Amino acid sequence: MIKKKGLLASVMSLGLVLAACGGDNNENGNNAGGDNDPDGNGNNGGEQVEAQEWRFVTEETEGQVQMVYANEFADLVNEKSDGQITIDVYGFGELGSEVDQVEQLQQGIVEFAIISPGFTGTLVPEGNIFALQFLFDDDQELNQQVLNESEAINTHLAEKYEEQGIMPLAFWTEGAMQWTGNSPLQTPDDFQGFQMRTQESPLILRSYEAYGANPTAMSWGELYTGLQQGAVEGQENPLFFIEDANFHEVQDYLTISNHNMYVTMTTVNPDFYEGLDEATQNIIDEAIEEMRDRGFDIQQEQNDAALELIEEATDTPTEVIELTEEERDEFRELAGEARDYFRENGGDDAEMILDMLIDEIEEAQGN
Ligand code: 6CS
Repeated sequence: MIKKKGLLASVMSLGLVLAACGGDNNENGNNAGGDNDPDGNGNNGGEQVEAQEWRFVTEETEGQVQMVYANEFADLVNEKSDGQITIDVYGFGELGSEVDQVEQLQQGIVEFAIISPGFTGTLVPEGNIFALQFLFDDDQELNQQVLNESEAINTHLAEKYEEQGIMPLAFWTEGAMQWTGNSPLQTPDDFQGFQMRTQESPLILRSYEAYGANPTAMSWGELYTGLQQGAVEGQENPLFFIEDANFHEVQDYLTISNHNMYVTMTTVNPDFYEGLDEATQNIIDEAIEEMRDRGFDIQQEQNDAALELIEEATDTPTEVIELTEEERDEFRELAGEARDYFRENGGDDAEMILDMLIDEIEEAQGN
């Protein structure tokens, strides 16, 4: 069972409500749950867990990849706990901006959050690694395998997040990113002075500066209007998001650039997680593992469908430009500057993490 909340007036009032409800140590919670899985529903094998109610916030809205993921995760946890644990899933905008949500996770106002590293670049400089364009492969399945298995990411980068009160449980792709613009984006020349919207992380901005653009960080909640009114001229996102957020309606061009992959993280508040008993932690861990393949499928399905939907929207036509390998090479070369900058300025362990990740990607590619 998933409970969904309506728009909350403020996070302050949420804090009060949550204090009244209690967290993992719900005094009114009964311990009656946990049978021996007689119905074979994949619960935690008979271990009893306390009745609990948790909160999970995402950066997207109903039907989009992160929300589908979070709702399925909530269902799995509920099932595995024999109905003892319910998770309230909040969509983007219900609790604040993407950056507010990072703070809510750190403060334990929410137990779980999907956080994209694009919003943590100042907090965790090494997390800027995902801003580096043309670093990963074009094959998203291979990339997901690297994200699942990488020591650079799951051990060394994860440690950096934990130091900041954010425990990553899974890193996953939401698909290859593409550019949209109100003018064609095909060569670095096209980016000269171009007003590009990006997420917050400094290296994302720097990467576009290396192309000659004039980037501005902005919440996606303001992006449709920003593009419509000309405050910004273009943006990057996976196809599913461009289509679902209707950015194509206010953009004349879509460039299939595959210049980067959109990486996000399922995260938990570390104090909350470490305070749980083992049976409850196991439920979370199992649900995270089961969601790895599902997360990949959810994004693939939505991304596969999106281009056709954009092309079908003929009342708001969008010209699609597909970059050739030679054209991509021009950008790839310019992207080297951001990579060098990351090595030197991306935090104490930036160079080590980057070199290890490059090795891991090459190994996965069979090079
Ligand atoms: O562009 C953004 O900021 C948003 N894009 C995606 C794919 N998910 C959420 C994020 O905030």
